[in-house]
Formats: sequence, structure tokens, C-alpha cells
Amino acid sequence: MSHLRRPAMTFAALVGATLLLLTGCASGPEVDPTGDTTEVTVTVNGMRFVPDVIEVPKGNDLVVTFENTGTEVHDLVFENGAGGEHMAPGESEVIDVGVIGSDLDGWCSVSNHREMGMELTVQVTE
Ligand SMILES: [Cu+2]
Repeated sequence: MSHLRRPAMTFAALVGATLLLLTGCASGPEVDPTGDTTEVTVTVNGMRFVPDVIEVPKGNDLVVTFENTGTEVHDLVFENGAGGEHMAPGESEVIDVGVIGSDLDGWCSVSNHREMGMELTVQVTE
């Protein structure tokens, strides 16, 4: 009897390991794109971005129109690498931030502007 039970247990262990592998492959960090686009205009007021919180439904593409309404050169760079072009006062640019799957920080990389408060947050909503 025991010589029959052992192969059966080995088979069960193999099935279990295979299921674990399949489950691990299926749950990646990628987000399913919704195909929709969230468009937001961000302006500058002193050393602040307005708005400083951008809500984006999970999987939407985010397109930000950044208008430098301030009085000095600024930029808007996101932690995924989008943006970052220096804008003189009065200039504006359109930044395709990409498909948003998780919260994302943005800031002005000019001089010490980030420390002075030029930060914003992209928040994912379900
Ligand atoms: Cu700045």
C-alpha cells in the first residue's frame, strides 16, 4: 500500500507547485488601461501647484497641461520620468504622464522649489 501512496503524494505536490507558479504569473504589477483619458490643467501660484492633488481613475491615461502662470522659470516632473521641461513665465506644455496604476508624485525640479512647496500628488481612485 505504502508504495502506491507515495507517488500519489508526489503528484499532488507537483500540482500544488504548478498552481502556485501559475498564480504568481497571473498577478503582475501591470494595470489594465481603461482607454479613457483624464485631462487636467495645472497652474502656478507663488511656490505652489494648483491643484496640488490630481485624482485619476485607475487605468486612465493622464494628460496634464502645465501652464507656468508664475513669475519665474518652473517645470513639472513626475516620478515616472514624464515632464521636466523648463517653462518660462507665460509658457505652457502638454505632458502625457501615461496610464496611472498607482499614486504618483510630481514636483518642480528647478533649484530648491520642491523644498519650497512645489509638489503635487496624483491619487488613484477605483
Ligand atoms: Cu519651480
